Amino acid sequence: MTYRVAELIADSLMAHGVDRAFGVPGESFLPLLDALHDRPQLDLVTCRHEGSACLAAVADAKLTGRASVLMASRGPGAFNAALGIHVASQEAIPLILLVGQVDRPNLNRDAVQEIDCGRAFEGLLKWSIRLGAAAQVPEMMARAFSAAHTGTPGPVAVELPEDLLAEAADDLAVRTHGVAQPEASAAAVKKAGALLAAAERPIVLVGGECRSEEFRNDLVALSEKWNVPVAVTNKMQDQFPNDHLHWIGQLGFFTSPAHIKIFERADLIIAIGTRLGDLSSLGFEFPRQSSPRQPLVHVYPDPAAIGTHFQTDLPIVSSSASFVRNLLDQPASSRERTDWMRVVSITRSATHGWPTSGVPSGDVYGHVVAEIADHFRPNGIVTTDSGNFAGWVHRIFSFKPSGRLLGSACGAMGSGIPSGLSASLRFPDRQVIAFCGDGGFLMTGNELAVAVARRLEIKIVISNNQSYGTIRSHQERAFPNRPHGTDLSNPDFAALARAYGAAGYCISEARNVAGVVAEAMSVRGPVVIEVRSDVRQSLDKSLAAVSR
Ligand SMILES: Cc1ncc(C[n+]2csc(CCOP(=O)(O)OP(=O)(O)O)c2C)c(N)n1
Repeated sequence: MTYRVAELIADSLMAHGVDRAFGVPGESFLPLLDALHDRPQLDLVTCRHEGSACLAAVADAKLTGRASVLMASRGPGAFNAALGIHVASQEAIPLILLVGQVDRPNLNRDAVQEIDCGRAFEGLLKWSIRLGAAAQVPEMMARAFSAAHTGTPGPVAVELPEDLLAEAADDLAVRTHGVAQPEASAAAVKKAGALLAAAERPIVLVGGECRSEEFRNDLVALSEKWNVPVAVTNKMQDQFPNDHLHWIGQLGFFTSPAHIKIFERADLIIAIGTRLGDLSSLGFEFPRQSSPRQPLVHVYPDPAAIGTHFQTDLPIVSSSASFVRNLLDQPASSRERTDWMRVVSITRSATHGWPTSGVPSGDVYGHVVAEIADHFRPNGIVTTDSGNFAGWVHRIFSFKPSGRLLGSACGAMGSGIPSGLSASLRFPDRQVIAFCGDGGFLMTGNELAVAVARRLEIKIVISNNQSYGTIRSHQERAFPNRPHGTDLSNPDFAALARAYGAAGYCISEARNVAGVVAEAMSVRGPVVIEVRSDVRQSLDKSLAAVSR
């Protein structure tokens, strides 16, 4: 039997550690689907929209640390996937897009659904290639993976002309090229240690470049050995144990005035695994560039991401994991920093670990989040869509290194359900809870069909405030009492869930919270808990958050 290019591509994926791909099938890559038919080791998750499939792939890459794969048909499929491509680019997630393409003889002839991915997604993709001949497939597939991972990770597109997929590839074999792991020089690590030892009020700021449990444990050890508090960038709350004395909190949409003060007082910032974009730097104001300037040690695997926005005292091109490990190996001259740690502790207790009693009695949704947090297991996985409803999740949930939070760091709506899908597929035995607003749920909630088909253990909580509440709160701030275009009229979500074949619950009163949550959490398979929330509650909360 002839070995075809489609099979070579499938084998190349597996050689790069791909055991799952997401997508929507298309006539443009039938031979690839056929190749997967004989390769059950590679699980193809067929979704209901390429946008959510792509977001699910992004979430899977966050969970595994490896490039994930999206398969989409040409024009319509690729453009539907655009949201996930944008998110992968914004959040530096390695992603391989396999896009079916028209036959080679018809390229550049305006054939139906023809797309030029390189041009269509220019500025988002790290690299793109239109495969033109069988002989180049092994090298180009290997290069796609290297490009997705190297430096600042990101999305790469590989266009697959339909006729090429069916071509013979008998004399070809897969290749893997590997990825350079940049490591700091011993001198640079020593210098970082010296700066840290001399600082009175240092802060380590950690992004999402590495998310492994091993790295997180190393981070705790580093923080304790050097007696330095740790903050994280937006939606990275699971990177450091939230009950640790050295935990400060996260920068991002929900940064409190108390947090802002503590960042202003720091006399050294060691930023690890973050590109220090606007959300990670309080709108480019932290580290302060005006006098007195805050010294910055910036550690990132891509030299192009260092020294871009901030004067950098010690630029270090390194992966987060190896830098933290190397600094751990240095002899530490730990300082007491008693006053500094007291300020950290006051800030932390003011803004994190809210007791249930801190939730206003009328805020039913806040009580539901608190109740679910009581059921949350240490190795559970929380996913969040984007919106005001996530405020309570960040305040109430407490993460340990064994737990996971998958949120959209760049604030794209629609990621909650696809991320939950990925989490549940990757870790079928772990608790997975997805929080969404009514707006976000109806963007990608159709993937509930996939959750039901695969009997996934996923609990979905929808805050139904009949509003694009976040935008409404921005409107109230900018144009008081003139809401426009933000009201929503919704289906009965619990009934909708049942129509999909999931269990559906609805909570509208505080007195029902404990009973319904307990029952819903004990049900096997996908469960939807709709919470009838009041948009005015989230307005109050978000106004407090944005009035910083
Ligand atoms: C894909 C996408 N579209 C639009 C926005 C702008 N946006 C940010 S939050 C938000 C409203 C979220 O509403 P909902 O999901 O109901 O949550 P709520 O804020 O009401 O808690 C919108 C429209 C976005 N971030 N992402």
